[in-house]
Amino acid sequence: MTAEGIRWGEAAAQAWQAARPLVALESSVLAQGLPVPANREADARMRAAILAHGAHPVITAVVGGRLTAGLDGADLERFLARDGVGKVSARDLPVAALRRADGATTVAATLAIASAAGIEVFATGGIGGVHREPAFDESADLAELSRCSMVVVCAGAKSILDLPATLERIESLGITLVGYRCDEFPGFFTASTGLRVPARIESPQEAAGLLRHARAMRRPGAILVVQPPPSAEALPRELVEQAVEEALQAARASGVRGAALTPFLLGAVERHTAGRSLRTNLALLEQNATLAAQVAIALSDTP
Ligand code: PSU
Ligand code: MN
Repeated sequence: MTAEGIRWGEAAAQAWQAARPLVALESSVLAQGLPVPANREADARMRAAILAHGAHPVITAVVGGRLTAGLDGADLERFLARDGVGKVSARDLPVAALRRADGATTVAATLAIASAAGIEVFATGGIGGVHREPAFDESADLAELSRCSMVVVCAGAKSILDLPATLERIESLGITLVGYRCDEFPGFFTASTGLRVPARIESPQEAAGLLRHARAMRRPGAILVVQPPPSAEALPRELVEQAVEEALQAARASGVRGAALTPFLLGAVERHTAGRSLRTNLALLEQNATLAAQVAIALSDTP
């Protein structure tokens, strides 16, 4: 099946035909963001959480140059083994198509594919944002959030970023930001950042209502729903701040820039927290998948 040039995976196509609520997932977190074998655990836990709540998971990717909704089977295995799979942001999609390449989609590229496929909800760990350094390194995730009409569930943006600047850009770009049962913008590994969100919601139904209102107003962008990591797995702020400082120093020393920077910083933080950040990461991915499934169900109840 094709819609807007999208190739649907078999299970995803069946779920779509059966009008099951769908939740989009990114593939860059599997192929670049998390190490092997934690990436396989993340995939299993997110899928299971979404299915258990009555929705259907749809991983987006570029497979042999084709925009894909529903990465599965041998293709998914190649991505989990990260066999010749590059990191693909929104701008890279035409190049990956031309080269018939495999590409793991970032939040930005996932938004582009999922919104073209007509999927309304997307769960991820943390979005990209404004980097502390070098100047002008701002993730394409933000620009894409400003143009794709979807509910995006995440645990804020990672503390490797400049969070106050990221919040300012979210405002400038007109992205609707709400805390799910929280008043602070979470720092991905940490529940608290001291930064307030402009509004708070209490239920998946309210998240669904926001998307419906935004669409009725012809607002182009996303509804960004943030929630802190599960409290049992959240890390102390000082520990994360120290780890980020050391990670940034290492990035400076080895001159890492561009698309390689985010995966590099994530890996460095994981080493400096002796793997604790990895457990946090897996737990919040699962929690976000669960909430996204509930939002997808709520949306299917309110046409
Ligand atoms: N957050 C995570 N793990 C990740 C990423 C974010 O917890 O792997 C990835 C996402 O795919 C996000 C990307 O879209 O990093 C941002 O990269 P950049 O800063 O190069 O835009
Ligand atoms: Mn960048």
